[in-house]
Amino acid sequence: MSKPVTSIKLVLLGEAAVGKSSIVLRFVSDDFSENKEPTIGAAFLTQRVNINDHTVKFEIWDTAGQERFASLAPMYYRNAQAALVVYDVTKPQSFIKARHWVKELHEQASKNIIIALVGNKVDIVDENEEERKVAREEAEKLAEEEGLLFFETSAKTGANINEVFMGIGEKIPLKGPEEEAQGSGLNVTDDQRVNLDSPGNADGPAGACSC
Ligand SMILES: Nc1nc2c(ncn2[C@@H]2O[C@H](COP(=O)(O)OP(=O)(O)OP(=O)(O)O)[C@@H](O)[C@H]2O)c(=O)[nH]1
Ligand SMILES: [Mg+2]
Repeated sequence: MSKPVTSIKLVLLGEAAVGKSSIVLRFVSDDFSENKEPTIGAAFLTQRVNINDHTVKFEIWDTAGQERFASLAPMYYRNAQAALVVYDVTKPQSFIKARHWVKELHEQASKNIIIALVGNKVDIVDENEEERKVAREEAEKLAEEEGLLFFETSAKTGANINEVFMGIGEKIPLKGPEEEAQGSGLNVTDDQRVNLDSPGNADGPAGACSC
């Protein structure tokens, strides 16, 4: 018998160039690019992982951090069950932005959304501690106050990347076999997912669909 599949809609938010797309690339393809192009609008990717006896299918919306795309974000987080709020441990401004995202998610996103605060580019700090501009303790404090998961990661080395997604997967209630048999409409096949990199599709972000 095949394992039950639980789909998790997950959105990445954070200032431009903090490494959102790089985190997704590491998680989905175990790859890294030194010269990643800025995301335009958003990108959609999926990845399946096994957690205990379940298959979890992450449906990932990787949003663009550039300010000109800021108004699109609610379309992507409105429907999400999980969010990664990413900052760059060498850029204090990106942590301020992360605080804003956490506040906005708590005010506007689904009440049960699971949020992970992710301090990326920790490889730079491992090379030279003077590059650290956001103290781990400060981020831990925010995570504790706001009820967030917290990780420091490097998309470059892969450090802690899988742990972020496994941490999210372990917090989401997984479906039992009965629910799976009934189907929820959430589980579509990968074939139906081709070229869904814009919000104009039926299973995309809420508000993007006229159906
Ligand atoms: N040293 C280091 N560089 C990283 C890491 N993650 C990403 N980068 C680099 O940071 C730059 C920006 O990475 P992206 O993944 O495009 O950042 P983004 O958050 O998706 O940016 P936008 O799409 O514009 O919002 C790229 O040059 C990456 O190679 C990391 O963990 N360590
Ligand atoms: Mg990007």
